Amino acid sequence: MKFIRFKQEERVISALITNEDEFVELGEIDYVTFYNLLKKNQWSAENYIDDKQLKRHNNVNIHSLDLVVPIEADEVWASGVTYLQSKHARNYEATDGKLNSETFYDKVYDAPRPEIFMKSTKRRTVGPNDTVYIRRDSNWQIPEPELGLVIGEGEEIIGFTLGNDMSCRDIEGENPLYLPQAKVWKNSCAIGPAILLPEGIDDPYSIELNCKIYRDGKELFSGNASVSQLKRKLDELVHYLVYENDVLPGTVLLTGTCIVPPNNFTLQIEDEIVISSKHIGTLKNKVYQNQ
Ligand code: DO4
Ligand code: MG
Repeated sequence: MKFIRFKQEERVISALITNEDEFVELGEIDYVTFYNLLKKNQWSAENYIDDKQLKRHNNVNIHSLDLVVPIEADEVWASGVTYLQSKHARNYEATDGKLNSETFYDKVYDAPRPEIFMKSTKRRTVGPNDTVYIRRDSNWQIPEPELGLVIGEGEEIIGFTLGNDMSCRDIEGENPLYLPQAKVWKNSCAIGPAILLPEGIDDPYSIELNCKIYRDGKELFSGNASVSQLKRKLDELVHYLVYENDVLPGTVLLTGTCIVPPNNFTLQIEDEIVISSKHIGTLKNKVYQNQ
């Protein structure tokens, strides 16, 4: 069962996708309130639909809905160097490919404390079919397809989504102190298209992600990853994020990338980024620049 939000005339409506071609409208409720309602009443999403006798819209093309971000997270945080593939990519960009000593990326990969950084705020975060931006002062930019966790009270993981941690490899590679500029700018983060409820998956490590990049309608890149390749546990990442912090329910934590395009690849205006997972759906965004 997945939670979505879509535009209908001037309103944004929340809904549950119950199967391929069926959804149930929930009104204007936000995800955290909806999740807490289920939890308080010990309902599954199906119990909720039955109890409230909600109308099932069936034989619908779900892709025709005008989807928006499934959650308006005040903050999106991200973890980094949580997959071997990411460690190798950072080492390459930080050493011009001439790696000859242990780097801080090697150290953080093995250290008890993970890398966690502030990735985005509500204003900077876009949803499905919106545009993500590339920066004018970078020549080496990539999408980072990542599993996103929706955090509830305390350390509870209350849902799963997809995220794109747009990144500038040259800016980060030049100096690690430039990380905020390599990671945070207008429209540099996309999340969506849906939130998978925890009841919808027994083992989140079985989630698989694919990312494709299209230019002029042609597929330029395709890569796959499985959350089972994650070096750390999801709970461990959440624990470090909330520790001594003030994290609002509904905060999203991206869990790091395991899909990195080839080193000679950089995004261009009008590229299309398609991140998908069988469990969560497809997050599509076109690439533009701030005008
Ligand atoms: O160290 C920089 C960020 C790494 C990152 O964003 C990732 O591994 O996904
Ligand atoms: Mg990342």
